[in-house]
Amino acid sequence: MINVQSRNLTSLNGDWQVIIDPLGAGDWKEVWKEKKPEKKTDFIEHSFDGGPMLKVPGDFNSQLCELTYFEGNVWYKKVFNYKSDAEKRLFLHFGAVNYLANVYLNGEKIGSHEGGFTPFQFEITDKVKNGDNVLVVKVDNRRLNNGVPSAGYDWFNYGGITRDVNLIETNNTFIEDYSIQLKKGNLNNVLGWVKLDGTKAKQKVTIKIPELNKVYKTKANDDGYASVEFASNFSLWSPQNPKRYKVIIESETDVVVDSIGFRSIEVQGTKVVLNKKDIFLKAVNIHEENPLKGTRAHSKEDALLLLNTAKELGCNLVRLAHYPHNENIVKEAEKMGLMVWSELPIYQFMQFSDSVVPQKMETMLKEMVSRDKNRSSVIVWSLSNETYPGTPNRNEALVELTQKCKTLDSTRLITNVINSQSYTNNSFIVRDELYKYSDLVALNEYIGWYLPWEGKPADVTWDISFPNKPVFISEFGGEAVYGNNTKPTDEAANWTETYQEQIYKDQIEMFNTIPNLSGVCPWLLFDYRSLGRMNQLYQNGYNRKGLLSEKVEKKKAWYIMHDYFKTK
Ligand code: GCB
Repeated sequence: MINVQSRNLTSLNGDWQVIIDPLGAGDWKEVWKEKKPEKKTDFIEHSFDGGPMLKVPGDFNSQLCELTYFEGNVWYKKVFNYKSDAEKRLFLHFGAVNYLANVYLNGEKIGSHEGGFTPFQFEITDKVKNGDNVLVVKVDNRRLNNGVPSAGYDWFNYGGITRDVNLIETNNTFIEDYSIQLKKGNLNNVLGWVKLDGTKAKQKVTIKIPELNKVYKTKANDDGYASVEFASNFSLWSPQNPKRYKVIIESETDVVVDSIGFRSIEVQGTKVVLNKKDIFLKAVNIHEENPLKGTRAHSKEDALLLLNTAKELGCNLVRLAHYPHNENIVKEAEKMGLMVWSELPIYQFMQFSDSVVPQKMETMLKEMVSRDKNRSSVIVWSLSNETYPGTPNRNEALVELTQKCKTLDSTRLITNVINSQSYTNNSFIVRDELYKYSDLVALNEYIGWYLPWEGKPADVTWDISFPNKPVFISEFGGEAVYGNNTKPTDEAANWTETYQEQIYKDQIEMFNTIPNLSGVCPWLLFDYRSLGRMNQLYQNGYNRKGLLSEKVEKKKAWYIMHDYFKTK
């Protein structure tokens, strides 16, 4: 179900007991059964008794120093008390667990979930007991070759129950899901649906927007599905006017309240158009990390630190790289008028031809779209980042995924981020079959950092095989250690602020050469922890391409970008 915060919930956040299980022995020791010794020769080796506690939500790596680089199994346990009510249904909802979760209740497995960044739930109406209930979750954050993402990626592998856990009580028939957004390209007409779940599927459904005196009545069919179509005179959501309306979705047996903004987002020819007006996307990349704490971000406070800094830079869009971030950041962005680019972790080394991968991608897509489809802030579904054109089955898999995304949500832009272009003799040649299926030509390029300039930035030429689409530079930049102002040598950039600053100056000069440029997005806001950045003089486990350090210190390049956005 969606919009968990508006439901009748009991939080299971807080301290959970854990067993760290590097060997994975808990499976055959059947940890979830919590066996007790019965005779003198029974020695129980895997028990929660006497073990440490971990906070939920939160990554486990940052909570115990022995878990800093841990990739393996951690068993979590929580006891909750429940008073059964025959009239009600009960669901156990997880905001996200990275990466695999096996869930057990009162000694029995109730389900599992794969994927570290999207929500999932289990109905436990028939499994919950009156009184104390024992919930055990096995979390496994080992990287998988056929996982989504695959085993190699440039961010930190924070494991654990990283987002909220809630018990949600509903009536027998409840509002499971709904989509209430403006029809594509329309500024007044809402087109959507409401879906009920339960035995009394056929019910009256009402949508109310008190501020607009709107009361719209519809009826659910035998499958609990009600279509929604009405018009109103909305004050449209935009970065300048982040207006959200209280929307009440009511059936005979349930009521859910949401805050929804109404806006239209389209591509018209070579332009990105918000509410029928051209808009230049002033963006910045953000990882889901609290830089000051060196933890996976999840709270509203974490979100505000990241988003206020993006605002201060002059952004109107945040690219939440490279996986769906928590709901708090999407909602806070919506409140403060920041558009959101939401992305699937289909990244670099994906094994598209492994038979299990397409299904995993599709499930993750559905979970991402389902959670945020009513958020006006979300304007782009980005399905992949830097996959390689030569990878077997890559095009087929991503074209199919793009089509599936369109059937799930036709109102937003859909894109794939690509870096397959060539750059020689100061010329870019941009060709990738996938652009055909994307609303934007979104590309990452690191001229000045991974590749040297081959001429003057102002003289760069472009040959783009899809000349009628908007172009978006989704990544560019370079690394610098804050405060390092030594002179770069001829041979090396030496991670200096001045070198990074020069990259930004050159890139901005080059932006003038790009046809149909509709936005730019530096890589990235803050220095962040990454498994692959182990240069021990400059990086120490951090990717240093931030415009700010992890201590929130502004580097010289910050000011260049800030000034550029002012002119846009
Ligand atoms: C990229 C990737 C991003 C990396 C970045 C880098 O192209 O999309 O995930 O972290 O480059 O710093 O190399």
